[in-house]
Amino acid sequence: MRTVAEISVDPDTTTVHEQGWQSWSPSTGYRIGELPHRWVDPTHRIGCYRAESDPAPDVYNGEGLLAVDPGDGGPVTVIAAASPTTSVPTIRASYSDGRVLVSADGDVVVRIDDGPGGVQGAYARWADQVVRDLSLPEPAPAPTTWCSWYQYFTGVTEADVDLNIGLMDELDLPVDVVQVDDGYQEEIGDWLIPSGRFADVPGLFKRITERGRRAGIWTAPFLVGARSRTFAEHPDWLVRNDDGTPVSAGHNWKQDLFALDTTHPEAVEYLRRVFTTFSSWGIDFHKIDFIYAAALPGLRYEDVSAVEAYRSGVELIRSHIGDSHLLGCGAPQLPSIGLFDSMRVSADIAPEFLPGNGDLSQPSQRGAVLNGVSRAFQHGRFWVNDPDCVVARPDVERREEWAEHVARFGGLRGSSDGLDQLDEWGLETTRRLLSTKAPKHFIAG
Ligand code: 9PG
Repeated sequence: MRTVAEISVDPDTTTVHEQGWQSWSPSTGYRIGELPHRWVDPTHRIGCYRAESDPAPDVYNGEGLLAVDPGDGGPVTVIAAASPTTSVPTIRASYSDGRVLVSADGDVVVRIDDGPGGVQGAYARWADQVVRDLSLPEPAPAPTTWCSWYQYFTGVTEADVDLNIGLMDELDLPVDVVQVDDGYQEEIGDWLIPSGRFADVPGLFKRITERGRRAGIWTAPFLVGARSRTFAEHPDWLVRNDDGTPVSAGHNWKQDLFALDTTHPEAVEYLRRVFTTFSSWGIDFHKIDFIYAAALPGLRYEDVSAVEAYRSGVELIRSHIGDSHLLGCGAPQLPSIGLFDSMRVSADIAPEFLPGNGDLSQPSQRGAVLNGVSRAFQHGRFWVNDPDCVVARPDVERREEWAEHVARFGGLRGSSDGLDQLDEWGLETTRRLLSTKAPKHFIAG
């Protein structure tokens, strides 16, 4: 770590603003002395924060992006990765004796921004510069979706999806894409083997397209679960530690998770087979999830950096899906610039307002809103922001507030209730949120 900025501040008015590593990593501003949001259960450090970054609890930590706002009308200092799509330095800040000291473990740019709009305005102007440097095209508006996850979770059945396809016709809801989430597949890593709850996966997607809607699918293409056939048959496809054991990609679905080596020729061929098969089923919307796994540090077949391995994995998928819509989730944010149509910018929404264990990377309305607000500047620049789905059924705590958040910060608009669960308010709210278009930007540059 080397010192990159020393900013004289009044500790009573100053805010340090952190941007976390991936979609689910809490990202927000803190008053000096306020402790930042961190993992409660260490198993979430790998899956929801940057695995290799382990800041002390009282040190502010941004992954490639951090800002200091003096809070007295003076300029905001933005400290950002010099080349965010190549390498993402860890940036740390702490207060001592009238100064905020900022250090980084790689190349950063320090921008003193005295434009309008506070931290979001300053971030937006930095993002505009990145867009110009990389000559990124303007993101296209996203289609509207219905997603199976937030009603049915991993228990989803083919009949559940059919029921909702029928209801969206009957209710005349403006859903462009029916996106089947986690649960159609037998195991994490075995994307072409259906779970027992689905008799005919390609047949289901055919029914979706025949009814005039687009077909969407969820995968976690860079994860391999310990129970999967891929793990049993192809242990050599995994990212490794120096001692040859596979690198941990976290723990979920009651199993250990590992990372697919996106530079291994056979793994590359497997991903090609999976995504060309999906295309042959008529799928043209892909939610690729838990993709932090491809950016974990470790040994790979090719000697490339973790960020290069990540980008080559996403580019590979992109090359097999043509101009299908690509939505990232559980995705390192800065390494994803220029690769996605839309991006989940937050932790998951949940029927609960607060997360069970207090960790704001875990599903909850509070965590989802936290990042949706603090990453508003990205929308319309790097991609379309996905604030997570509309859930509007009566058992969702404080559902009016969630609908307001999606109305204000939702670029991608998706519904994820069982449509038979909606009361009048829920149905009207869903219809309204799916019918109104997001503005080009949420934050002016
Ligand atoms: C499917 C879901 C949905 C959801 C995604 C993602 O263990 N965890 O910390 C954890 C975080 C997020 C998560 C699941 C587990 O949700 O964001 O929309 O697709 O996967 O499994």
